[in-house]
Amino acid sequence: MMNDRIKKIEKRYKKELNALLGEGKTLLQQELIKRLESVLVDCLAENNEAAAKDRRVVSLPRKGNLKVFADIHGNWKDYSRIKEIFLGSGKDCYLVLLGDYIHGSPGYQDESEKVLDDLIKLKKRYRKRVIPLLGDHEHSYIGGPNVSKHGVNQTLAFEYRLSPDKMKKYREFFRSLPLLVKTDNGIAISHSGPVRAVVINEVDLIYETNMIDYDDFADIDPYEFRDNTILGNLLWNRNYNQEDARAFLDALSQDGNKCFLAVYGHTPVDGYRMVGGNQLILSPSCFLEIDLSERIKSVEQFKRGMHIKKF
Ligand SMILES: [Mn+2]
Repeated sequence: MMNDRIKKIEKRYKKELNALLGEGKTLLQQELIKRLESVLVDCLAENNEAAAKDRRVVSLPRKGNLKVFADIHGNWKDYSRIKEIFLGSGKDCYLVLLGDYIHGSPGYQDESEKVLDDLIKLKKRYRKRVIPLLGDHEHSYIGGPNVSKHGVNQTLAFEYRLSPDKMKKYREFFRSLPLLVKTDNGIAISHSGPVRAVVINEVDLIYETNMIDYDDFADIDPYEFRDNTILGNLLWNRNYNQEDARAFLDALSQDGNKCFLAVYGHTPVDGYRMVGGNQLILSPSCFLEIDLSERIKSVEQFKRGMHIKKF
């Protein structure tokens, strides 16, 4: 399928070439233009496919074991246990972290730096099997709006304590993080969501998500960002209505591999919350464990103690 981006480039190319050759082109020139155009379109399509594949959307196969943990927010104790659970699991275990590794909350010591330093190492060591997603708190350093909690601008407060070199290292790591995991057995996992029906509006959602750049969202209206962009929806949306959830899952099914349910973090809930049979919100006191070969079509199939475990 030819997408809008390619069409735009093709149009520009035609305009330039026509301007260059002027009126009264010979048949040979017209034929040449046509052939060059088709070569250009093929090259662009190939290049785009290669560039877009798994850039922001990570696919997981229909085998192995998946563990999903919610927001860590600088809690070193939680992080260490997550790591311990992952390292104690088999070699077919995937670890997906739902984003927001930094910026502590009252009730424990904020060790965001320690968490990040270790997570960067863990990701390097287990490149394919450790999948930390981007959260709104990380995005605030690489092009997203600042985040505040308890009356403090946490984006600025954390950066204030760090050396420029450390910040540079963290920004590099944040830029490398994906937005969405799609499992072969039909589960979509993102920091938040769903992407709203009006935002999807017939675009190729997987392709567009793969092409997202994180820069340049800091200066737009934060409400506009949250409500009307794919990235804003995936990082900030807390409106879990059914029409949007269905549109989101349908759009993610268009590669022929059906998506049945969505899993998010971001919103504080008491343990976990199921919404409408197709959405699950996880909080840090629980984690999700799934056999990737299992057929799961509704969040109501998740059983406490077997899929949803106390953490
Ligand atoms: Mn969040």
